[in-house]
Amino acid sequence: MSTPVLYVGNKNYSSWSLRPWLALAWAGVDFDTKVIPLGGDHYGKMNNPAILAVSATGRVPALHLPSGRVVLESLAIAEWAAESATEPGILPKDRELRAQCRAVSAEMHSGFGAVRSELPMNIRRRTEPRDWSDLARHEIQRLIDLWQELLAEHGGPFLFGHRTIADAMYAPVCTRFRTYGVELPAAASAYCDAVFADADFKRWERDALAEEWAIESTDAV
Ligand SMILES: N[C@@H](CCC(=O)N[C@@H](CS)C(=O)NCC(=O)O)C(=O)O
Repeated sequence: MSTPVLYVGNKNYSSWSLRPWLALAWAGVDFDTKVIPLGGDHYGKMNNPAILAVSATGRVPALHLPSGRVVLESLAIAEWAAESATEPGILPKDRELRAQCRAVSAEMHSGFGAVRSELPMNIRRRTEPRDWSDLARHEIQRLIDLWQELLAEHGGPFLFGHRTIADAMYAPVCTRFRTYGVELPAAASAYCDAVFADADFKRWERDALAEEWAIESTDAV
């Protein structure tokens, strides 16, 4: 193998897969993508043999490097992409902004559990707005505040002006807000529109819309 291979889940549903895929694409890394359909009896149990064959945790994404090393965890893969990036890069050049970008990326990686469970990524789906739990509402507000602060500070259209790993981490949240009809203030809405207009995002979305696999438990949320 001379090109890194990113193993991902269904593009319609796998938010953790979309994140490093965008980071690699934005970084200008040459890589191949292999989709492993999630769902069925193994779903959520981390015992899918097709995933275990490429990922010791039973989870995707998994990046297989030409050396034979395997990098797991979406954020670590996004960091690897940032270190491999061609100009202009996907981390801010300024040291403090880089730290800020890593902090908000880590916040997404470790947090927003209620949004992740109550509003699972489902790119092709559209629902009417509904009532969320208090915790989900609190997290939605934190997401909006965080985005709006960064957009005001850096001038948009992306969180740090240009595309960074933070946008890769938050892109699935934009799709969730669109799927579940979450009303957004103008700046947050414009941010999501910038993500949706991105050529690489559109490539992923096109594949997601063309997929025929369904995960009924997610479709019913
Ligand atoms: N912390 C991991 C989370 C990865 C994860 O939970 N992936 C889900 C798909 S989005 C998975 O592989 N699930 C396996 C399954 O349901 O069988 C990361 O950031 O990469």
